[in-house]
Amino acid sequence: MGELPETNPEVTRGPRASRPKKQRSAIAQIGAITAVAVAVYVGFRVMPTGTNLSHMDFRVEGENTLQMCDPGNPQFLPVVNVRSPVSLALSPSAAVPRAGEEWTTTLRLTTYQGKAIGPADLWRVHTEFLHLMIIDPDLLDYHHIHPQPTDTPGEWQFSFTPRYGGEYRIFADFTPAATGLGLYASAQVLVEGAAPSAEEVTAAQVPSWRSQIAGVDFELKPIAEKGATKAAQAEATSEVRARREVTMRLALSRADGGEVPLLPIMDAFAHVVAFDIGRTGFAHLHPQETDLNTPPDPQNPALTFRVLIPSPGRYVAWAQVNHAGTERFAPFWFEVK
Ligand SMILES: [Cu+2]
Repeated sequence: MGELPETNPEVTRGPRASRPKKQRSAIAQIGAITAVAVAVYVGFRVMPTGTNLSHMDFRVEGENTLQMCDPGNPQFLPVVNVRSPVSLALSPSAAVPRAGEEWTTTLRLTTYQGKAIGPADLWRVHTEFLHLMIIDPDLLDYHHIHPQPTDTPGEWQFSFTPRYGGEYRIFADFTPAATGLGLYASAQVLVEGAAPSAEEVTAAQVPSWRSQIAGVDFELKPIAEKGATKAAQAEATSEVRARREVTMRLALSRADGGEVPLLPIMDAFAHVVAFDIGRTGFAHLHPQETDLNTPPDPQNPALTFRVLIPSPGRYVAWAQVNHAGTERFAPFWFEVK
């Protein structure tokens, strides 16, 4: 065991002699690590997100604009009646969509100055860069789609299968990295094919806090705040009022008493998207139960949402869940007083 001191000069010189040299090399190492860290930091500062767009690209002049979404105060967004600082255009060369057939197309997302908006310009929100909420004229056929970027900057591809003929409206929901604020745009596409019958529309649009999908009972209804008086409770649970924040509870159950295990979908245990009957906009809500490590009780899964709807009228809220690996959509029609 005598070879170690001979082959290791540091050890033969003894700890006292080697300390200054070790300290010097440690300082040099710290210096090198710091230099690399600074270079990486500066590098990321120069290129903060990879986006070439600035917040000025998402500014729009005038009063009637829509830019900000405050997640703490979820509101209905009147997308169609306001000017968006971005343009959403469907590819004019795509085949005409037909009811019952899968339609694949591209859309072009640009700033109002025509600059392409690609994945590098957007934040991933709820696991995706770009969310499309697609709805038919009678609000019976809702789709939540995530277009994927193509090799052409600003061009995104997506597919969906419309159920009916008619003018479908496409709402886009995304967050530019330059502003970090949710932004919205909309487009329309005419689908060839038969519209639902008048009877079908009337039957579907009847207000109800219940919906049964694939043997699972879905219930979405307003609930009273904790500690509310009896009168306030009765009022809160009987109707949704415009310009007043309401708490809605989504509960799932099975008639046979079986479990309804919910899995996360897009970083939430449920998504609720509400549209007004005129399709002027939407509200995209997420549960207040945000901890993905704590799934709802499978025996009695329930989630709460808060929403403030500015105008009275008829609305439909589509709840989207991942029931044991299968995506389910449940509609609820309701009247806002
Ligand atoms: Cu969502």
